Amino acid sequence: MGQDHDVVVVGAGFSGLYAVHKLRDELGLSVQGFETATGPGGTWYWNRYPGARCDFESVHYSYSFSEELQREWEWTERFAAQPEILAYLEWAADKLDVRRAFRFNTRVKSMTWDDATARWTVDTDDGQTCSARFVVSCVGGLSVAKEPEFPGAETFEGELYWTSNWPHEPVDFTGKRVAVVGTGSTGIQAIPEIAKQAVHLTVFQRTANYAAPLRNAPVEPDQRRWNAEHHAEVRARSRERFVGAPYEPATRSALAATPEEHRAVYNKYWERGGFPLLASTFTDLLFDERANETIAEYIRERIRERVKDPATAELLCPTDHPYGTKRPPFETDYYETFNLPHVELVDVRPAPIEAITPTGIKTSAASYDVDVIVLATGFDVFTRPQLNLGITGRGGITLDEKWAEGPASYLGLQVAGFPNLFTIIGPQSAAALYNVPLAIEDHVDFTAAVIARAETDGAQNVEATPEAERTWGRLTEGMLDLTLLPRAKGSWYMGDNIPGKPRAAYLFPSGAPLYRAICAQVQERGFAGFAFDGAETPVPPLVRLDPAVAMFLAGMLNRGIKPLEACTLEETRELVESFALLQAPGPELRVEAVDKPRARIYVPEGSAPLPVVVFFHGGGWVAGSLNVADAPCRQLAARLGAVVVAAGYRLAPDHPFPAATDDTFAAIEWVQEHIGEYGGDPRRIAVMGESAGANLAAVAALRARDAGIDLAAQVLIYPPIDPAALTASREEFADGPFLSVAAGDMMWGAYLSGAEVTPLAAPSRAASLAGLPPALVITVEHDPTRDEAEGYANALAEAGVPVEHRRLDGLIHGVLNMSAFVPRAAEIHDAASDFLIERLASDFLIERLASRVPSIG
Ligand code: N01
Repeated sequence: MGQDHDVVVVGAGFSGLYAVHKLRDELGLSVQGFETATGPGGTWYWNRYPGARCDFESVHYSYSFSEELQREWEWTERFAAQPEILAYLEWAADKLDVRRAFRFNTRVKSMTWDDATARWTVDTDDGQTCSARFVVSCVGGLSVAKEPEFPGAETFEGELYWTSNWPHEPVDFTGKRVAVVGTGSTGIQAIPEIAKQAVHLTVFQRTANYAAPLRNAPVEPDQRRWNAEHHAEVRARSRERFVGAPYEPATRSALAATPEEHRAVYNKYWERGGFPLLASTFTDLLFDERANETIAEYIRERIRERVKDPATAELLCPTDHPYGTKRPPFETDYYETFNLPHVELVDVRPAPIEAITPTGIKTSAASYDVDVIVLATGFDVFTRPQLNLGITGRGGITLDEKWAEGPASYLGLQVAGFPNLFTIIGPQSAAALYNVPLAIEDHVDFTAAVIARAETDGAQNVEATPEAERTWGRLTEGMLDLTLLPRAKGSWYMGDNIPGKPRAAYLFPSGAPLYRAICAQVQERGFAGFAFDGAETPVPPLVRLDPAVAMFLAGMLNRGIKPLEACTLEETRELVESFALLQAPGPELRVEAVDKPRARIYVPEGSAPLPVVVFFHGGGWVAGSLNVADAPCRQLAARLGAVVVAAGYRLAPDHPFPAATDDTFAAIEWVQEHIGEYGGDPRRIAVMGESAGANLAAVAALRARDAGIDLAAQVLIYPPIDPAALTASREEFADGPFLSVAAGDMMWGAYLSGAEVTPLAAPSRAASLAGLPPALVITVEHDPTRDEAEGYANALAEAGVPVEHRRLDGLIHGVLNMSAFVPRAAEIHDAASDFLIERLASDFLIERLASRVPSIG
């Protein structure tokens, strides 16, 4: 056995260089790095093909952790070319003095975990072996080329190049007949450059791609000065945005815009160049096929404008997958290249490439004689780079065995059964949709924090728990399934660009902000989901979310929507009001508006008298409206066959307590007196409310009891019960998601405006709860008010009130109003309908019962 190290780092690209710096220089650990190449650079060392450049602006596609590095390096181009990026990484390696930590020209052959010593044994291809407590695998996600699929490459008599392992000396194509296979990001960058020299260029395309302009340009002095002055704020903002670059977020749905508006928005970002065409235009491009088609067709139109020959233009127009469901490429003069007389496009979809012959390429339809073949056929992403390290974990299980059906990981960073091993931007991390250098920094920082914690605790090993891994897998797959990404065939996002590779979720699709929020929560909760020497910490709430809720929250974060507690009163009202747009539209039925009390009455088909539900909207007593309650009330009326009265009330702080409870109780009195005029049955009235409206419903039930009004039922959907409640859920969900304790306190504060807390504000404080109508209390798992609501359900039961309680796992406060995004919002309607149908003995129920019970006689 050779040397023992604290940490082995594999790979000397963006991630490996930073990992060595972080672990060696900040944590003071002994670090040995290994790198197959002769120097640093990672992907930028190998991918030297003509035209290779980044497609995030270089000021964003670079390290952010060091002010010095940012200040001292000056990018010459908006999107730097490969030589400049490689020079930058070599320079950074020298500045950080990390080269000496690496053994270059050295490939890791195998890594084996030894449980007895709690160390990894690392074998390298120079015949040496060393050991390390931790391994940080920095091998990158797209670093192993796809295996060649064409037989006969060795017989080719010309020059054959892989873009991902390009010679160090420039390749001269002058006077040569060249074939390029592949039209992904790589091919699209290389083709225009190669066409400048080649005497004839044949491009073999299997799938057309949606390439949009990059708009590279020199960095002007003014811009350089501005960049230098604004590094800190720009970098901070980048991490708050979907793709990890400070592009303005999209705020509108494409479906809500006119064709003219689509064109204007797409024109603007087409001219600007790069990722904003996807990130800044419309919110639903990756979620809705009709929305996506607006941009897909826009790009096809641009292609048809730019390519002169209509048949070639049509071949270059993608039609088999929505835009962005394969990683979007960006181009410079790509389409114009096909107008050149010496450039030919060959469609190999109908006639696949069968072989490389001594003289060129043979498809099932023809042979093409060439002097040079360039293969730009992509990568075996995310899993293969890790698998190639020959990793064997706990109990002799290999990573190949573990991932036989597809990747499994926690946060894309660790794999259960492989202790002390960290996979920087590994499978199921956010990196595929997150500006990679920043994604890398986040991962390395997180890894360093885990290792530091292990050091502090004296823990021998740290490992993701199997439950954390399973939960992460469920969340990742669930979220991915909400997007259009799985619709593309042959996409590396899904792993199915590689024959035989399991089609699975290889990326976490939230964008940077939610992924970062999750990692922050994991860390704040003592590395929740990890086990240190077997001591497990439970999987944190954000990872347990329903995928649709997680996607909804990601959308809010990506759009930079302020958390409730940071909103002014006006902003809170605007935000709550916007929930009217987040709901699946309710069914059409008769709606009557009443002024005093302010109410909407939803009258379904059916013969009078119909049962009645009085519904109070949520909004923390300070916000909300009948508009927000419209869709749920339509649902309710149609499903129950009941007249539903959505009753408004005066809002705090303008009208503090007890205005709202006075109004809601007055509404019940009014309904009892007048509902007969609308076909309702005054003897069968239920109250129902959502959030603060549920608090008002509970209080109205108390007041009705005391006034001798007989209510048939009360349905309380995640009601806040008492401003002074001290509960575990308040602690666990202090920061939300969505409703935080701070926001709840602000709302209680505005409502009470200093008034004493009486049972008319906090119904649990009533002297007795006996004699209240039967109750359904619906709570959601991720909600600070959950436990006080459940406590109220228990107190009602103890007082002899018939109570049903439903807790909906994975959902958040407010979910009733998110029905267009969170399908499980329907579970609230299901629970309420099941409960109310029985309590209100509606005609529906009678009919149902009649159909079940055979008639007598
Ligand atoms: O690889 P790809 P890439 N017969 O998989 C074709 C990043 N990147 O290297 O789609 C015929 O996208 C294949 O056809 P099809 C970026 O994340 C970034 O271009 O499978 N053709 C496709 O056209 C990017 O997404 C930059 O039908 C075959 C091409 O080869 C990722 O790397 C620059 C074939 C492969 O496209 C990968 O891009 C470059 C066959 N048997 C890359 N097999 C920046 O700008 C494969 N193909 C930063």
